[in-house]
Amino acid sequence: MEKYVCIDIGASSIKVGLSYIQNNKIIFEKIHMATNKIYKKENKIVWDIDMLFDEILIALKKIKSMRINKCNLSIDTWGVDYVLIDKSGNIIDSVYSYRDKRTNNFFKKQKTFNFEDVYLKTGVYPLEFNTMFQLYQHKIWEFKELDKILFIPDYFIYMLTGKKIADVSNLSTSQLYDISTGNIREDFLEILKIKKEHFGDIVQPGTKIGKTLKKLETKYDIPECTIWSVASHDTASAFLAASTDNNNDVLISSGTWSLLGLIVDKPIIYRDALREGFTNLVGFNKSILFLKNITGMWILQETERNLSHKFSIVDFINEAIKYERFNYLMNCEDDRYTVPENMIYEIWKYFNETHQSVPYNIGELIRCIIDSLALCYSKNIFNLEKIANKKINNIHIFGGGCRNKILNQTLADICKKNVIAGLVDATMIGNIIVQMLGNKEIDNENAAKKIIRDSFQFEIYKPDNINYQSVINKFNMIIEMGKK
Ligand code: LRH
Repeated sequence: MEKYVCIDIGASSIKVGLSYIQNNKIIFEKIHMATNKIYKKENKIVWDIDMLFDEILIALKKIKSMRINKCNLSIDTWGVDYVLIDKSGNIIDSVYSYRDKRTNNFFKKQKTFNFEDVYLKTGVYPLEFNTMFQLYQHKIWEFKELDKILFIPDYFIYMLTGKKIADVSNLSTSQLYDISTGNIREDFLEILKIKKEHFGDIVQPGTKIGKTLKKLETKYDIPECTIWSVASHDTASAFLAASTDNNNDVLISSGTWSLLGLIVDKPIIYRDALREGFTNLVGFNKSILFLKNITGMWILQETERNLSHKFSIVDFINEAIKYERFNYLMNCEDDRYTVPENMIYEIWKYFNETHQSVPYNIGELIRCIIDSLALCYSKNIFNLEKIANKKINNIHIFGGGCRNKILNQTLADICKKNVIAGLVDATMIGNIIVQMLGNKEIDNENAAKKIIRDSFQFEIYKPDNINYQSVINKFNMIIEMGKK
């Protein structure tokens, strides 16, 4: 029986899962977990890339100790960030996090790139922290010893196999990739004074990359792994694992970020989509993910951190449920919540500035965050229907945030649509599915969706009969007030 290992690294955790198919079902267990976090180094916000690779080795050792000598393996992470290496594979500078301040107000700071122009040339929404803008602020042209710019999962694949690749799903988050032509834009490379060869060989998800280096196998006593490229941008993996094959269902990958959108055949590129913050990214099998990045569980995670982790998300929800809905509303998409010194103070400041009474106690605060997130999703679903010219059927929520029962119910009630929640580990399942498709253990995407539906449990939240238009109006008014 073939074993599949997926390594999913997010902004707050590293998770390793082991999987196989038995009686037409996916059997999946998590075998290793560790914490990931950004940290400050000489005023830069960076990732501890060596610690992450050590955790990968620890997990592989565990697998070997389970008497698994051979397995398939792949890695996915968040998008946009990168590692700079020289010809010998040494890292030549800090691995910055997209949360580093160097790209804040990027379009105000420089005149080389024009916001609308880069969007129209790529189809990708110009988030300030997209790779191209990070590379510009990094003054990439000054690194004479630069050999390759590898996206984070591709760096780990390089460490394991010695092969330098660029998975297309992650590359599409870079802003250098033109979604309409499927090429890296030469004009942007010229501005950065780098060449196409500075990236790895572009590969499609589902490509066999090679075997783990023998020297690693012996030094660390790890299994012989066949490494696959998957949709290594975590969002692309998660979207692939969504249990629906109805293209009129909206998908929400709910983690630190909430990625809300649809799978479409062709990119949707026009100014209305740009104004509403929608992007086009590459998914599995050249599909297009038409979606928007929304600040998601990050607000709750930071609130938890500010309270020194004395409360878990479950405690938060138990507190919030005691309070009435929609008393306190805020714009979760306000830039102030991207990297605040202290999330709770920032929220209180927002309420003061928008002349509203302040949610002081924990229950009120959490109720406020959850209600505001639900309203924010619903506003974006409404915009999505207009922009993509589709009537949305159901809402599918997956990823860690899908456990938030009051968020799911509130969303169903506001949108008057069924919310189907499940697959906490959607990203890992998406990672595994692509390995299985590549390995021909699953025939095609439809068969993959069926096996996902048969293997995991989903909960359906049905909408109530109350009309929330006045709440929606109040929310829209508060958003306008926050802009002033
Ligand atoms: C979500 C995500 C998102 C990117 C962000 C940096 O984890 O990959 O799609 O924009 O991280």
